[in-house]
Amino acid sequence: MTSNAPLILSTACEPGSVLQARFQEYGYLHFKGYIPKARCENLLQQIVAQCEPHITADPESGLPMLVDEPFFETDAVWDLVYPKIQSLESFHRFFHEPDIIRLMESVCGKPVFVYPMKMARISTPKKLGYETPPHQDAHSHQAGDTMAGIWVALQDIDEAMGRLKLLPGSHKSGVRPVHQAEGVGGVQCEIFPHETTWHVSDVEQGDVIIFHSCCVHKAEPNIAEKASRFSVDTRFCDYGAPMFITNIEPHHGWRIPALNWESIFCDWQHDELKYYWKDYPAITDKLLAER
Ligand SMILES: O=C(O)CCC(=O)C(=O)O
Repeated sequence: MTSNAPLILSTACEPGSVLQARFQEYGYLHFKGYIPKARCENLLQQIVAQCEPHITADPESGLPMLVDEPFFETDAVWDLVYPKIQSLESFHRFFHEPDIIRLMESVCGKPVFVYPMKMARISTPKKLGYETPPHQDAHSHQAGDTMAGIWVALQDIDEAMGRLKLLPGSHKSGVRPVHQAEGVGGVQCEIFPHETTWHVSDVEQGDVIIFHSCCVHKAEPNIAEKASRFSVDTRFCDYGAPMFITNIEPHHGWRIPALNWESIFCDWQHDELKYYWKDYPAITDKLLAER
């Protein structure tokens, strides 16, 4: 039997040492409304526009609604819309805004490096069993010790819409064995018998969750009628820490033929984020995660 407890709240005005201690204790930090809503709404509407006609913004609420067949990462519709989402300059820029970098630095206590790979998540209703299974990013991103994930809710997300859940303290047991599973990422990690309480809450547009590379996390199924859930995330590490080479690829660039940086950059207005990682001193092809 598993149970849920609410996410533990942190605030950006707490001292870095307090945030770092809480991060080491629970493996994650939840910041309510850290990113201005208008910035999230703007990105949400740009991303939803790429999903037309499969998902559309409700004319009254502006919320993304599934119009036709449900889909998940790697389905044909997703493969069609995802390169368009990846091409949005605003989507990549989102994680390089000074306030986001400041938050990452406060959690790390050091300057940080933001991973090139940026992820947009679309959780549609009626795709039960295909939600993200429990996993550790240390495995999926071959990450070293100081890597963390940063996840931002682009809209309010309630219990029906597929919330993000975290297993508190799970980062303390290292990288776990995995087995194949349905759902985003295709693998599931081991959960130990004593790990029965997950942390999860409804979140609001602009909420940020930062999680340790070994913190086990998963998504709940979206059981809403039509409401689709959109969030964005990336990874970061202490500046200079090794980053495994696959993280310099666009998300899903390894399986969607036309999804590469040249095509992504095609309509960008600015150059400074193009290949910003080329001088990063620690891109490695040696596996980092202990297993
Ligand atoms: O948002 C989701 O559905 C899953 C996010 C996740 O698992 C991740 O960022 O590693």
